[in-house]
Amino acid sequence: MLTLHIANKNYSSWSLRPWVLMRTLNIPFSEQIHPLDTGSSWDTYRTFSPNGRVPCLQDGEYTVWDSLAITEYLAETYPQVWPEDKIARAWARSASAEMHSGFQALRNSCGMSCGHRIQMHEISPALQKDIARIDELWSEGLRKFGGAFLAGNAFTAVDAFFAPVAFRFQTYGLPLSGPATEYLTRLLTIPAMQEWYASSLAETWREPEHEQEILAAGTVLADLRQSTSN
Ligand SMILES: N[C@@H](CCC(=O)N[C@@H](CS)C(=O)NCC(=O)O)C(=O)O
Repeated sequence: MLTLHIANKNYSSWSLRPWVLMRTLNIPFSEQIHPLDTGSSWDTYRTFSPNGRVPCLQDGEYTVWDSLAITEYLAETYPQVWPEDKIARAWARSASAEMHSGFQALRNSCGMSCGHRIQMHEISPALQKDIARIDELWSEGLRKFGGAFLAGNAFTAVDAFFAPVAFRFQTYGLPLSGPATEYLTRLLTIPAMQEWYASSLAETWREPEHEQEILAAGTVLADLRQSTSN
């Protein structure tokens, strides 16, 4: 049985990628949540993850870390992780790699917090550029492969790589064009995303650094998470 080590569902964008992929493709696994803890996550995470980060996948005696490596490891057993068509697969890998190594402004200005709704103080030119590129990529995938998902009719790894972006767009109310908005709604409402979202709202852990970062981005319109005093 595979074990996926992840952090808080409210904040952990990297953890969401393999989780939503495995859930949606019905790949059996058990999850272990290790809440982020300012200053000491690394020590805890190092007990199971070589780089002291999550997500980290354990398959018996094997350990695979980093969301991209986990995705490729899963693809060796479950080819449906990537699109069947060679061109769609190349596009999906390119878009996933671009997400994995880019979009710094979006990551920095719009920290993931599934339960928050924020009116941003400003959308910087760098953030605007990232939003425009995501809009372009999503629109291109939907048009080119003609499906409900980015690289065709099936949910594949490229959709999982953009799943955290979907929560960021929802939290910060970022603007997108028509087809990209429809895709955003579709992605947010698949069962695995709804399951993750419900669990994130039920969490009562609060990590001060993430909370501060989110509050600094704008005005809080709503915090839909369960109260910590319950
Ligand atoms: N590139 C890595 C990034 C993993 C990462 O940064 N994970 C964060 C949680 S979302 C983490 O483990 N942080 C622990 C810490 O900063 O101490 C991946 O794709 O898995």
